[in-house]
Amino acid sequence: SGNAVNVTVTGAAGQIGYALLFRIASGHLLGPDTPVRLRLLEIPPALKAAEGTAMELDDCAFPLLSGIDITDDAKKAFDGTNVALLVGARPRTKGMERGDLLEANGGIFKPQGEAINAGAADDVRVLVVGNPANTNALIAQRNAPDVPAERFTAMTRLDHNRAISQVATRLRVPVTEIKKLTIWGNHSATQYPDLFHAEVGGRNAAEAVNDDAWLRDTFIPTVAKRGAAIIEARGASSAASAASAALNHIHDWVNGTPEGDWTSMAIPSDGSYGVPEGLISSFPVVCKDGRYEIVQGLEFDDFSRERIDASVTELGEERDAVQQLGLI
Ligand code: NAX
Repeated sequence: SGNAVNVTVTGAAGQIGYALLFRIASGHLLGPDTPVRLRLLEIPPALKAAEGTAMELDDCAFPLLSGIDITDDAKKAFDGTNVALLVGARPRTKGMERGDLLEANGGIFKPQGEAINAGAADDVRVLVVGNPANTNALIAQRNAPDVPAERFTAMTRLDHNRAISQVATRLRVPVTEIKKLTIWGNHSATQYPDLFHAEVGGRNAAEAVNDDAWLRDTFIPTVAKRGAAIIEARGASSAASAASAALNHIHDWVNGTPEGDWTSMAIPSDGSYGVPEGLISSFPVVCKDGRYEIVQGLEFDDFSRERIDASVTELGEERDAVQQLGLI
């Protein structure tokens, strides 16, 4: 139909894609009143698998799904797109150095940024899921100079949701009691899940936990290393939880965060909290009227400050590396 929102998913034939597409088509991305048209981008060897997924999507007869296009051409996939979920990326393989990883992903995210710049809709919103997500988002953003920079974001919502789940379990309260949690920095092992500004049933979460050793030696590493723990247990990396977090990220960006709460998104820094301007770093954000704003005025002790700085330093190093490679 004419008023459907165009949603592009890259890496559509991958495992996150498989968990994501059915929920987008059933209304979990933009709500139960918004028809969607799916654009699936894949590399040639995976096109047939993407077609198989599209057959299954057809077989669901989703009332909100107004069409599916499948292509290996980024220009076509992003033409007129309103929401772009960049999931497909080059994974790190054995013996690969960080520079090689960044270069291989530059080969994906530079042309995708250019294609978004050339053809996306004026209101385009981009979420990068594929790792290294923050720096892949930076590459795409810097190659799309005509799109407002703030439309390029990367996903730390899975880390955010993991942290909420860990605290709720520890305190034996429902997840709905946990508010104002923040993931700071990079979606990597250096990320900092912040309980000092979070609330549990209106009370400060760090005080409610009241166990510095747990916070430092269990909570933070459990959240940061949860991806590896899932691989160890499941024999495959997080997929349905990652897809769910991607839906949460876009849903809140478009429809707003609940009153009295905030969420975590990796976004181009405006210099807040000493994060160098332009780095795509995770912050606490409130979303309203389709826009996000960084929550201001939070104060840190040395423990939090050092952790945020360490993760931001890593992001700066990744940016310098992709700059040297000529990707930005
Ligand atoms: P899969 O390997 O199952 O799927 C990736 C898909 O991307 C493949 O079908 C591949 O053909 C496709 N692809 C590769 N290059 C492409 C290109 N240039 N254009 C379009 N498609 C392309 O990986 P999956 O488990 O789905 O994970 C996807 C990405 O998400 C990975 O980079 C992964 O590291 C990342 N993750 C990010 C998370 C986050 O919180 N930000 C958490 C989950 C996940 O680990």
